[in-house]
Amino acid sequence: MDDLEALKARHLVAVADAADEDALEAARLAALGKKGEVALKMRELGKMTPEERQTAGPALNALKDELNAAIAARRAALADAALEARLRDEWLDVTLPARDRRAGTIHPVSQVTEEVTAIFADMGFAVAEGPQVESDWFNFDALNIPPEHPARQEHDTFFMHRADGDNRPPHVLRTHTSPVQIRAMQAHGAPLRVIAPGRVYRCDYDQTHTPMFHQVEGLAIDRDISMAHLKWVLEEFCRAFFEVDEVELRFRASHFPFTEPSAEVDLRCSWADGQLKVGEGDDWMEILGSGMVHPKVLAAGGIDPDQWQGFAFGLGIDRLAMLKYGIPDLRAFFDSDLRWLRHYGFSALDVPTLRGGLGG
Ligand code: 2U9
Repeated sequence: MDDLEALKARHLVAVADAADEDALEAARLAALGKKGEVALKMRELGKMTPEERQTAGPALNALKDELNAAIAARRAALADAALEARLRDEWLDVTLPARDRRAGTIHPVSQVTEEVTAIFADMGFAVAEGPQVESDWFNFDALNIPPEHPARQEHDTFFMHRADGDNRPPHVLRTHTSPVQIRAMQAHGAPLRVIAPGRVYRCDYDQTHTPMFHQVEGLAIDRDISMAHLKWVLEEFCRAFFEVDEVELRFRASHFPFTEPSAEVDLRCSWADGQLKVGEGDDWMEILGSGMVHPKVLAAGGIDPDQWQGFAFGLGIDRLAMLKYGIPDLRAFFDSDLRWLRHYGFSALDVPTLRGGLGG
């Protein structure tokens, strides 16, 4: 029995000294595991006389109970200590002042959209918006692009899925903002002066194309509006946007299904030392497309082409941003790289106005 007392004392000390869960488990196995000292003692019971067994059996059971209780108590104490340590280490002083945060910046696309909007608003154009998921009628048919028209293929359209068994033509992600102007014509009739800035989508991706990009289109409808008005509006726009006193535009005959006649518009510029200078030099840079609204398009918008006529134009915002702010790579626009945004972004406090200066 004396050696049982000694064995117990030894194991109780090992349990009490266990500094963590692993040490405690090792102490448990040494005492109560299959090959532990208590198990070995249990095996000795078989060799004892029945009388000896009568005292040794209960004594061993009591020892097991005592050791189990000591192990459970130690385990609870270790868990308490671990929790205490976490509470000590992970505390948070919620009364501390907030960390200095860097102000965010306005994305060049947002900045240029605001600049373009401010310029056209000053000329009396209202801003119109519309859905980015469109019916093919608003995106194509209403713009004089019937189902078999080659321009449908050129638009690299993203089609939306219809439910199984629904055989109607699929909706599309709008490939231009023109459907916004069809909706504006239907909603407000003539006379009308609107611009439609926004996202458009085409399934195209390379150095100069991204599957989502930004356009601004403009539309002016009145009784005797002409290409001369279009030219003045575009010259005014270029003067204000590029912040130069003199600009020269060149109209090149072109073809779009929604305008007749149609023209691509080039801006006189120079690229000396890789630096763009507008209004001087011997280079011409294409900046937009335009024309007189096709009578069928007016009719689709619910406007009588015998009474009214109008001009329309469209330009790419992303490209304008690259040109004005010297941004070399289109794809970086959509990388969400904070360093890029800090470099090319604009202060939220520098709101573009014609009086306050457009660029930040
Ligand atoms: C209506 C009627 C006519 C909008 C127009 C263009 C010419 C054009 C391109 C410029 C760069 C698209 O982003 S881009 O690739 N756009 O060349 N857009 S006329 O004509 C309209 C629009 C709406 C109701």
